Amino acid sequence: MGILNVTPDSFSDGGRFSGIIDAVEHGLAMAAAGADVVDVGGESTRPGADRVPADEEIRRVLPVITELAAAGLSTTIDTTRAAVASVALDAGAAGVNDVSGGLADPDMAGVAAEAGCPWVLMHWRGHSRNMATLASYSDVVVDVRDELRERVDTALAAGVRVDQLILDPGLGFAKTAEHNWALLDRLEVLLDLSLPVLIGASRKAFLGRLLVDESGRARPPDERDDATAAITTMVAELGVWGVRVHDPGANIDAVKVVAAAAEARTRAQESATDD
Ligand code: PMM
Repeated sequence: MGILNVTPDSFSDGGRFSGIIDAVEHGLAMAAAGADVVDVGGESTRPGADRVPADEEIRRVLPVITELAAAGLSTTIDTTRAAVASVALDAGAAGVNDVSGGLADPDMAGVAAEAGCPWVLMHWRGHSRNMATLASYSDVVVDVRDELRERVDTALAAGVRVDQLILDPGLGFAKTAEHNWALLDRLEVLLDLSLPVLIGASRKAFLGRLLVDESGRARPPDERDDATAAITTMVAELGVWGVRVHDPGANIDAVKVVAAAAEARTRAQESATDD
């Protein structure tokens, strides 16, 4: 899943129109590099970020989704708002990526149920402005699993089919670096829920802090792609469904390496049974 953030700071500041063209070009480039789906978002979810009004969110994402859908790309709408998801689905989005797992907007489940489309339920405890204050767990892995299971139950009760659902532990959302590493280390606890799992580690702050230089300065976001690909290798090996990344290329290579190794393992097992 390639990340396409259509926020004013993400693309050309040469005006609204060139911003849209740049965003569409970037989406097409990620698809050409091998991304299966392009995730289009119009509201920043970075820690501390303020909310943007729904009509502004729609204004940002709608032309981009419309263009990408017309070009035959599969897109998801990254939003916590049912109204934004609904408009995006009508414009050709193939699914919804909801970082609040349906918690932020009680109408989201109804929109997903009616559309019958894939719906990513991410683990979330509150909007970006105050999420850092909510990073308190008794056992982060078990708590995230249990809270996601509640989101699944709520979705199913609202008429969403189980085969629409994809789970995401929400790395960095009300989570410290230690929480993120614990979730990655014990991912099997989440995989035990028997639903597809998506991982979003790409360029996140915990990687910047891991890769500090000698003066203690965190590695800048656009120099965290090698570490991101390393995480992709790790989680692909564990059998996740997908990764949400800024730069698909190296991550696709990582997935191919893991798939080739898995095939070799299967062949070796088959020939051992033949003998
Ligand atoms: N992270 C961000 C935004 N949307 N969606 C899902 N499903 N999982 C994530 O981890 C996730 C997300 C924030 O990262 P960005 O600012 O780099 O887009």
